[in-house]
Amino acid sequence: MAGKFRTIATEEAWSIPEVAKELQKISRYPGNNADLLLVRGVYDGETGYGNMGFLDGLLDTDRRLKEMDEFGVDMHLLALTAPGVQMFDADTATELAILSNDRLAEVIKAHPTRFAGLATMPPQSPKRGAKEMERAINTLKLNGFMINSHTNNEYLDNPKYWDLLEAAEALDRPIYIHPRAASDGMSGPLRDYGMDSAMWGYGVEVGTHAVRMMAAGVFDRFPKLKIVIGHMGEAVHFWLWRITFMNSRAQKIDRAPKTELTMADYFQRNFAITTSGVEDPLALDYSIRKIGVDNVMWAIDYPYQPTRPAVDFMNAVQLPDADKAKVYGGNAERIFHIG
Ligand code: 1WB
Ligand code: MN
Repeated sequence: MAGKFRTIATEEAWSIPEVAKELQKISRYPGNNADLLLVRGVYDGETGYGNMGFLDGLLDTDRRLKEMDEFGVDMHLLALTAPGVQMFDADTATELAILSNDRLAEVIKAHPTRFAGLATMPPQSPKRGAKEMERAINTLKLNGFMINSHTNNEYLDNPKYWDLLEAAEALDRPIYIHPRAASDGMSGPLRDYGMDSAMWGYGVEVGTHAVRMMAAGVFDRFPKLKIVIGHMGEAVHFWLWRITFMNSRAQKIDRAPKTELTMADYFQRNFAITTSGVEDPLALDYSIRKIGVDNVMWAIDYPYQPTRPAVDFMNAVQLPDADKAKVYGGNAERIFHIG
C-alpha cells in the first residue's frame, strides 16, 4: 500500500538528550508514584522497559527514518514523549520546552518531507507557555501542540490554564492530549498488575481529562478549540451515548454546569482521534461510523509500538480508497496544517 496513499503517522514519540537526562534523574527517585513507574519504563535499564530500546528509538533519527522507509511511512508527526516537561518546575519546564521546540524545528528543517511536529507546551507557567505556543507556530512553523494530560494533578478545565487554550484557538492549531500516568487521586488501584501503563491507566487518565473539559463547558468558552486524543479516542466515543444521557441528568439536578451543547455535540465539533496503539479493525470501523471518517487519523505510537503491524493493520482495513487516504494522511494534512 506504500506509495498509494500518503502515510502520516500522527502520534510519534521523540526526545532530546537534555530532556532524557533530566527524566533519567527523576527515574532514580525513591517511591512508586505512578509517573515514576512511567519514566523508569523508558529511562531505567535496571527495571521496567528501559532495556527495550525505547530510548534509542526516541533519540535516533537515522534509525527512525530507516524504519519508516522499510514499511513505507512517509511522515512522522513528532512530539516530545510523555510526560513532556510536565514533571519539572516551571522554569525548567519552560526552558526545556523552548529547547526541544527549537530542536524539533531543526529536525523538520533537515527532513521537511519526512517530519512535522507538535510543540511542547509548558503548562506550569501559562503566560510563558502561551507565548511559547505563539513562537512555535509563527516562528518555528510547527503544526500544533502536545500536552501530556494533567499537570500537578490539575486538568485543562481549570481556568488557570485557559491562556493556553486561548492561544491554541487563536493560532488555529489543535492540542493533542497524550497520556501520562494517572493523577494521584486516581492512580491507587491502577498501580497493580501493570495497569498504571498503556494497558489501562493511560487511557483512563486521558479519557477523564476529555470528559472533564466537555462537562465543565470549556468548549462554550473556546468553541473553535480542537482537541486530538489518541489510542482510538481513549474509548470516550464508545461511551458517548451514556456520557451524554447522564450529563444531561446531572445538569438537571445541578451536579454539572449548564452547557450550550450536549456532550455528543462537543465531541463531534471539538475532537478528532487517532488510532495509535489500537490495531483493531472493529474499533476503527465503529469510530469511523460514530464520528465520521474526517475525524480519524492513523498513528503508530513509535517507538512504543512496532511499525510493521501498524501499517499491516491499516493496509488491510476495508475502506474505499478515498476514505483510506483521509485516515492515512489527508485528515492529518488538514487538522495539523501539514503541507
Ligand atoms: C509506553 C507508551 C510508555 C507510551 C510511554 O512512556 C509512553 C509503553 C513514555 O507502552 O510502555 C505512549 O506514548 O503510548
Ligand atoms: Mn504515545
